[in-house]
Amino acid sequence: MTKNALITGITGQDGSYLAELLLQKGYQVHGLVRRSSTFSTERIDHIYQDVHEHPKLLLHYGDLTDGQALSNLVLEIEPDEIYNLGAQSHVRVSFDQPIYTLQTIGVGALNVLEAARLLNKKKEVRVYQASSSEMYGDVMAVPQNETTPFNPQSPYACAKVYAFHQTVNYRRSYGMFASNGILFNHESERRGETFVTRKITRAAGRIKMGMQEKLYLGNLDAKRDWGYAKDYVEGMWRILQHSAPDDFVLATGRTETVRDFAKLVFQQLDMNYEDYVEIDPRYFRPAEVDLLLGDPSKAKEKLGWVASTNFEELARIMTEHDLEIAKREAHAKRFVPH
Ligand code: NAP
Ligand code: G4F
Repeated sequence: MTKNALITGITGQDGSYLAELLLQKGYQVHGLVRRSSTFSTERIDHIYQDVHEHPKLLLHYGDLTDGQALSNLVLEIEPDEIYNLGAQSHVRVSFDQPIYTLQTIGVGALNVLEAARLLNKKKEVRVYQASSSEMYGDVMAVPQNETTPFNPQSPYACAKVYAFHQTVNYRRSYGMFASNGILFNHESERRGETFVTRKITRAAGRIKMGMQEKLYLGNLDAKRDWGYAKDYVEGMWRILQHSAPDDFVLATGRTETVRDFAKLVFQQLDMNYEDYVEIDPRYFRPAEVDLLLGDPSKAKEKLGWVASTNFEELARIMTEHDLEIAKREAHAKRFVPH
């Protein structure tokens, strides 16, 4: 039997990798896409299929804040699995847009759970909620696992804590298969360019090609547990294939500073980061999460999941990819007629 999945946030980093994975596994994949005046489907253009040719990937306009339309869609397509990845996902931006962040993350998750509850009366649907290590905030223990209390430090993290608890609440109250993946930072060559790792690899490539002089960053001492997004979408899928709904930490079990990442990326391009990186306080946050370090042993034991790409490999993949982009940009620039 072909399985049917709905992905919110399919145009994002994780959504695009998850769509690829589910298509490889033979799923019929549905994706929720926000309408905008320009296309937002760059990350999934390579897997897009014409609607007239019985595609395995179908896109639907919708927004997580529009609960009515979301319920209509879920009742129409009757997914076996829903992956709720949609969010205003930038922590710094959440301080500027706290209410919108709560609407997309908190109300958005509730809208997904309500839609699933309606469908669940007819057939079982499994729900994955994209929870975050940001919820640990000013951490109460090192490393953090599924029993570590949350202590959020941003509007983003507060909204994610709300969504986490609603997911558990729907599991307990209605017996639904609703699970949280508490994912530590995961990056890739598809990472949004304002997140720190991609900001660094994009800038280093451009600096190497003589197209940029400086890179302005905020707090270089923050420590994160960084993995590769492709590994993490496999973990999301495993969470929904487990015999029972539950909550799982996905992490590498290793933490490094932003400075370490910058140092490594510039080194890989035979440069010294200290010659190019400058601090701009505009990138500091009203409250910072100083240290995240995950303990993924439950996921290893119960799901057989491990993060297979290490910090050095991740930096290499992103650096090489972004150097190629910079080379193309430099080449294109040379031929611009004046
Ligand atoms: P991302 O690249 O920023 O993608 C976010 C996705 O959400 C995009 O497809 C975006 O659509 C969509 N979206 C935003 N607002 C929406 C709305 N109101 N209605 C419907 N869709 C909306 O994020 P990501 O890195 O892939 O992360 C995926 C999820 O995991 C997010 O919930 C994030 O908070 C969470 N998470 C991420 C990490 C990480 O390290 N990457 C770690 C833990 C948890 P547009 O393309 O139109 O903007
Ligand atoms: O790359 P970041 O913006 O990611 P952050 O805040 O850790 O959040 C990401 O991971 C979370 C999981 O823990 C997700 F839930 C969330 O959706 C998102 O994907 O910042 C990482 C660190 C921070 O400590 C920040 O202060 O890098 C520091 N930083 C230093 N300079 C910077 C910069 N961050 C950004 N974005 N830009 C800078 O110039």
